[in-house]
Amino acid sequence: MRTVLVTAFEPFGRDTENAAALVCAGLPDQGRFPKRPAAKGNRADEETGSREGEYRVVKRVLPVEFRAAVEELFSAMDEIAPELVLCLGQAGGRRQVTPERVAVNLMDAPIPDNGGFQPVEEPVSAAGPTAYFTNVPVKAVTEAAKTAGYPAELSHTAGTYVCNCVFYMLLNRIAFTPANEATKPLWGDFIHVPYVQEQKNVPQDKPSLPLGQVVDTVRFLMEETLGRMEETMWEEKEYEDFGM
Ligand code: PCA
Repeated sequence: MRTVLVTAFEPFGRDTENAAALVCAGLPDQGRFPKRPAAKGNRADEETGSREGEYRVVKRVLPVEFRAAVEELFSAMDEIAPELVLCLGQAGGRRQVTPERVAVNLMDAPIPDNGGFQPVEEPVSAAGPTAYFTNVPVKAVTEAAKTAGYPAELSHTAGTYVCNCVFYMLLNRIAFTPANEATKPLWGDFIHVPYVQEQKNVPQDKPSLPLGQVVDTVRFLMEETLGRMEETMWEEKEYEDFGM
């Protein structure tokens, strides 16, 4: 059983609802993901006779505050010990569901956060690298979603506001989590979602998608990611078996 931590955010700015929170609430609490056939044969199939894995979803809604959001994300990760963390945020104005590839070490807030903090040209982490890439194979996962007909597009910027900060600190934590036998795999990504049609007070001039379509897209992305994580783990196991 894989555990996925899915986070969303409270409303911010002029919005009275956050699309990400609606999408998070719409995701299943548990489900099954298709195991991708591994290059050298899916040994999980031989052992269990199943081509599917099980997962459960734990959901959290974070405050739109630079520091508090990271603190709450980290305490949820400590408590839940997930294998996959997917942080959802609203990007009003985007037309599609956009998995993020890059988090940058920059806080440059166009508006104050919900606590009144408005950093301008400050690093997220003074000692950290300029940027991190997600360790989810996000291009392949997004391509799979597009091929299956979902409205998804890879994004190369999560902005410079609270979402990017949370994404950066998530990847920073993953980078400093040693990959040894005592540690479970830990993958993390951020997915921005557009406004959804069911949301209150969506600005008339902004694009939006039906909530159900966005939920289905995020669900596909999550399950595809879990499938690929399984495949990677079996490949790593092959190396161990050969004493490498
Ligand atoms: N979107 C904002 C912060 C919270 C949210 O849902 C962002 O993109 O930074």
